[in-house]
Amino acid sequence: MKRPLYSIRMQASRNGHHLSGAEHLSTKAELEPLAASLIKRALEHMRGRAETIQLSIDKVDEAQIGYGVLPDLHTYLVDDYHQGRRAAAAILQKAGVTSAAIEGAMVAMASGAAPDGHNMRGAMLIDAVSGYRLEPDQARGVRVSRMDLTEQARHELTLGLRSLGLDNAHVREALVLAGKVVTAPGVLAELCWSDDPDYTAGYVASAQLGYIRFPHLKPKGEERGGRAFFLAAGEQNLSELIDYLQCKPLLFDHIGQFHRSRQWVEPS
Ligand code: PML
Ligand code: MG
Repeated sequence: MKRPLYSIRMQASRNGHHLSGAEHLSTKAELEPLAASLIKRALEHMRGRAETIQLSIDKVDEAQIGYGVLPDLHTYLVDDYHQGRRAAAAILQKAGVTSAAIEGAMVAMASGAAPDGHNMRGAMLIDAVSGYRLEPDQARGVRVSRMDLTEQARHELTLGLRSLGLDNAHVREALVLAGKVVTAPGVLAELCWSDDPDYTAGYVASAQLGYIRFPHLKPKGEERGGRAFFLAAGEQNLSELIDYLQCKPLLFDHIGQFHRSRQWVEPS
């Protein structure tokens, strides 16, 4: 990718509540069309037209750019969101998260994790053992930014996802975001389900297990969703972690493996 690179971030709200967000690393030539597409996205969001759109553009310090490999992608087919949440919980436990922490995160996401019962703008930070919430601002949460794909990796990702019938912006963007989260210091795993009412899918990600998606983690029509990052107990240097998630520029120059969907089998 040509240098310099710019971080471009969009955050949109409506009626004072979070509506949409997106982040990219862009060349100078792509900056203008990308800004236009992010504004269009905020104005044409399925949950309504944005009333406030914040667009931030910052030149990236080239010496700071790290490179990475996207997580392997797996899909477990589940009958409904009840089974999906049981499956997600089983995988989070495998990654070292206690059932109390999983239950707390799921209850918060299902009921609106911000103090006013709406979605947060960013993610919750949750102690993977006690389940305590650790993010400094429970309305804002932590927004992961300054990550993207190289042109070659984007091309390969599109081909790989297309072969599975999964080439949509939700999967592409979530895979890149999760790819950064699982490399963050002290993060054991991530849980996410979408806040878009028509999109019921979600995933669990961890460095060891990869990106494991479930087509149903919430009922259709539900607007409440979000993200929880589970932190290893005793390894919580919060300011270092938040600085990494928000500020460290990370370019994925390699993709992971793409696995065909399998039916989730409940452990007996
Ligand atoms: C979102 O776009 O709101 C989050 C999407 C999470 C699931 C993406 C996928 O289908 O893998
Ligand atoms: Mg969304």
